[in-house]
Amino acid sequence: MFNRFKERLKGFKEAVSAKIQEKGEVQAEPPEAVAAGGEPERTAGVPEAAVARPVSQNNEAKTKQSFTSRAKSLIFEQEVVLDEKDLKAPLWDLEMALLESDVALPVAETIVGSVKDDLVGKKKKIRADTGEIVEDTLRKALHQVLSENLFDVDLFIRDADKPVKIVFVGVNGTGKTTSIAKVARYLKDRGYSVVLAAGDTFRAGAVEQIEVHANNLEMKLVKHKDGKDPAAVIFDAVEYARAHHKDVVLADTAGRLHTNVNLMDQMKKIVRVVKPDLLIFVDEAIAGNDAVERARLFNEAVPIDGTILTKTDADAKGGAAISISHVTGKPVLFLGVGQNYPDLVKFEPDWLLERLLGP
Ligand SMILES: Nc1nc2c(ncn2[C@@H]2O[C@H](COP(=O)(O)OP(=O)(O)OP(=O)(O)O)[C@@H](O)[C@H]2O)c(=O)[nH]1
Ligand SMILES: [Mg+2]
Repeated sequence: MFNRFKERLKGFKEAVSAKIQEKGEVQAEPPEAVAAGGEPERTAGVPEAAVARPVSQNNEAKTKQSFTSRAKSLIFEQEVVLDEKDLKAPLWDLEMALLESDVALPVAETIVGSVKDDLVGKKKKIRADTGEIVEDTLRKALHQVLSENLFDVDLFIRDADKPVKIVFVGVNGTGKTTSIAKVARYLKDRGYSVVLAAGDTFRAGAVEQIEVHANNLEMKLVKHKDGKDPAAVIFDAVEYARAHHKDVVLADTAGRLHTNVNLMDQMKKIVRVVKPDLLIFVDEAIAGNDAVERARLFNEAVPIDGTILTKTDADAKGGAAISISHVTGKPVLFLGVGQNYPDLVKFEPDWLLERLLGP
């Protein structure tokens, strides 16, 4: 997961680490002139306790050596201040790395901006691993972006009037129907009763596909025989749920491109008729920038309440998962991480961060 992303960030991490080391070594440079037999001169920035004292006046070489090794270890306790000049090239590399990972431009700029703010002019303590400093900084910057628009879907479902109406939309083949089945299972596991609506009346085989899921998950599917109006199917499913005191209606819809005016109008009609509590846009993480752009366009047309990003298990770049919420201003609710029912993860910034920056 996200292997290319990690690979691309390596260069930035190494460049900043090297810069910190380099600055640390300059500041902690051991004085060549250890006054023979006397007190060694103190170097600026090196605390007194760390200054070597000659053990014996006759053992100058040994003394010098022990000083050098102590000075070296000192680098790890020192503070280093990086200036803008030090970071110009690494920050440019970082921006390129983010853009090549399909992070949207405004998001890449936000991340680079906060990394810069965190590193420039601040005292950084050099610990055993300078890589940690860079990692912490990146983690903070990404966490900030991923934490925008957070939304707790569990609380929302718990507190909403029942039945909660959730409609899934998006372009063809991105994983809408599979995600509905996964969410259905997720809700069922949490004690909710679920009704499915076969609202994809457009693609041949779509009703049969969701029917298989309904059977597997042992839940009611509302469908129309030869019906061509998805709004009517979903409306009926809501009526069924109301009459049978079911908690949640999950409605499938046909895949549609934002350029298809008829199908976009059909989607607007569904929204008008059904008035969903949540209109969820589903797209695949592997589509990168395209997924983010489509989310933006769907959001302009309807608007959406949040997204589910599927196929993150197959995504090497991570850009869509990082950018989609910032660009749409709407939360990511779940990530799809495989083809089976349990392969659904509720969106948590820390979970994603672990995978973006972890080993
Ligand atoms: N690896 C992986 N595959 C997924 C994931 N979610 C869905 N898929 C696969 O993506 C393919 C398309 O899934 P569907 O659920 O049929 O997609 P859809 O958006 O409903 O497609 P249309 O109804 O044709 O628009 C299927 O093979 C799914 O198994 C995921 O999170 N990871
Ligand atoms: Mg489908």
